[in-house]
Amino acid sequence: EEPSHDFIFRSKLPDIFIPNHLPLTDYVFQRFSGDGDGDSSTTCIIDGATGRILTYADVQINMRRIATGIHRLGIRHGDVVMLLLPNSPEFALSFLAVAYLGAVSTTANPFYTQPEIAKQAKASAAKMIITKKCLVDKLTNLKNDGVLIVCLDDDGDNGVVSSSDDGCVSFTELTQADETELLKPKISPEDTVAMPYSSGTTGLPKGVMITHKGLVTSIAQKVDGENPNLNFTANDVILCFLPMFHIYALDALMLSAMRTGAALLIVPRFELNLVMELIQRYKVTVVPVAPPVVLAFIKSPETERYDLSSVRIMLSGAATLKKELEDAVRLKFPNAIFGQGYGMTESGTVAKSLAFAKNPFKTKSGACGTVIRNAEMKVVDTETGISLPRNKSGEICVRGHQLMKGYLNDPEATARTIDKDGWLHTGDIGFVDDDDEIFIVDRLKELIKFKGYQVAPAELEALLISHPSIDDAAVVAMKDEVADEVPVAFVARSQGSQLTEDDVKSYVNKQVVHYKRIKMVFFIEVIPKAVSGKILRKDLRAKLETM
Ligand code: AYL
Repeated sequence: EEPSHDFIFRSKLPDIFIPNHLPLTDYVFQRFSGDGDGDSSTTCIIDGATGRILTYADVQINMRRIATGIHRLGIRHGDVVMLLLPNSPEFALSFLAVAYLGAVSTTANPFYTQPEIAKQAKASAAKMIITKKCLVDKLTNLKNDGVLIVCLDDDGDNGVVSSSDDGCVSFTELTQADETELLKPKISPEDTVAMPYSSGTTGLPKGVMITHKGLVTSIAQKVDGENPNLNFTANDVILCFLPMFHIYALDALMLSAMRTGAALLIVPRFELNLVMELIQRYKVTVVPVAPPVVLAFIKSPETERYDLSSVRIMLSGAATLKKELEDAVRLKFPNAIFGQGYGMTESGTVAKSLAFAKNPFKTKSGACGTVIRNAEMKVVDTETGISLPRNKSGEICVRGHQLMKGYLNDPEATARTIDKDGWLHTGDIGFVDDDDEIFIVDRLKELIKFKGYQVAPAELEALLISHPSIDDAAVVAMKDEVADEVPVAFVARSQGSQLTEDDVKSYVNKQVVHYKRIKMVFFIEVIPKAVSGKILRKDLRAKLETM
C-alpha cells in the first residue's frame, strides 16, 4: 500500500449489480413483478399483537389502496407525511404507501411529548400525520394549524368504520380506497422517501433525507447477490420489536425482510417473556436486538422454559455490544450465530458481520462487522485527516450510494458531515483489524446513546438555557450499567438563584421522552469553553470520572 494514497477498506464480498434506478417499492417487491419467482400467497407480516397474517399479496394491495386514499386527501409527490405509530402492520403499510406515492415519510417516536412532535412536524413541514386514537391529544395544535390527522382505532379493528367526530380521518377510509383510481406516480431515484430525524455528529435533530436510491442500495448491500452478506430467505421468520421509526428496523429488518420474501413478525414493544413465547410459537429464525435486550436475555432465569432452538441468527446493532455480553448470550441460543451490524441514520448500514453471509466467514465477538459491499471505508486521523492503515484507530468514514442526500434545509450541517469527496464522517472512533473486522472504541461526536436511542446534548442544553434562572448549561454522557449512557447536566445558575437539582430535572424532564431525561445535575460557576465558544465536553466528562 502506497502511503501517498488513501488506505481504503472494502468488503471481502465482490461488488454486485444494484438496481438502484428503481423506486423503493418496485425494488422491494421485484420478486412479484414480471418473471419474478415470488409466491404472493406466502406470509409477509405477522401481527404479534393479534396473530393476524398479511400475505405478500395483501401487503401490496393494501399499499396501493392506502396510497390512493392518501392521494385523495391531497398528498402529492414530495409531500411529507409523519408516521406516529408504534410497531404495527399499519406502520409498514403506511410507510410503503407513502413511498409508492413518491411522498416522504418522516418517522417519529410515538412516545414523544407534544412539543417534541410539534417540533419535528413543523420542521419537516408535514401535511399529514398517521397515528393512533390514543395519541391524538398530543396533536391538537397541529390539527388546528391545518395538518391532516389520520387515525387508527386503538383496538386494532380497523376494518370497521368509526365516527370521525374528532376531526380525524379514519384509517379505514384509506384501506377502502379503490386502487384502480391511482395512476402509478413517476419517481426519480434521487427523490427523498424517508426522513427520520437525527442529530448526527453535532447540534439539534435534523431531517435526514434518505432517497429511493439510498435505501435500495443499503438493502441490496445486505441481502442481494449470490452470497448475500445478510442471508435472509423466504423461509425466515424475522422478529421485529426494535422501533420501526428508527433506521435499523426500517432498513435492515422491515424492508430487507420484504425484499427476500421472509415473514416479519411485528411486536409493539420489547417484553421478554412475550418475545420468547412468540419465538417458540412462530419458530422465529432471526432475532435482531440492541445491547440492552441482550442483557435482558442473559439475566432472565426463564429462558429455559421456552424452546429457542429455531433461532439461527442473532444480530445486534445501534450501540456497543461488549464481548462478554455476546459470549454470554450465545449459551442461551444453541443454534444461533451471533454478530453485529453497525450503521447510522445518515449512512444506512456501514458494516455487517460476515458470519451472516450465505457462505459465512469466521468472525470475532466484539467486532461490529466488515464494511458492506459496493462501498468504501477509511479510518482517518482526527487531527490531520490522513487515512490510517489497519489496527490504527481514527474516525470511521464511509462512501457509497447508500448515504443520505443531506440534511433538510441545512447545507452547512450536510457539508460538515459529507465532505467534497463524498466521504461521510461518522464521528465514531474505531479500527480495522487484519481480518477486515471493524472495532469501535470511542465516540468523537456529542451524541449520547441511551439503550441505542439518540439523545442530542444540544437539544437538552437549549431547554436548560430557556429556564430564567439558568445562565448556561452543558449536557454530557455518563456511563451506566443498564442504559450504557445517560445524560447528565452541568448548570451555571444566574446570580442569586436558589435553583435545586430537582427543579432543573423536573423543568426539563416533563418536556422530553423518557430516555432524554436528565439523570443528574451538577452546578458549576462557568461552563468550560474553547475560544471558538465550543463546549469542552471532554473536560466535563473527565470531571465526571473524578466525582
Ligand atoms: P443512529 N457498535 C457501536 N456503536 C454503534 C453500533 C455498533 N454496532 N451501531 C451503531 N452505533 C452507534 O443514527 C454509533 O455511534 O443509528 C453510530 O454512529 O441512531 C450511532 O450509533 C448511530 O446512531 C444496521 C445496523 C443501522 C445498525 C444500525 C444502527 C443505526 C443507529 C443499520 O444494519
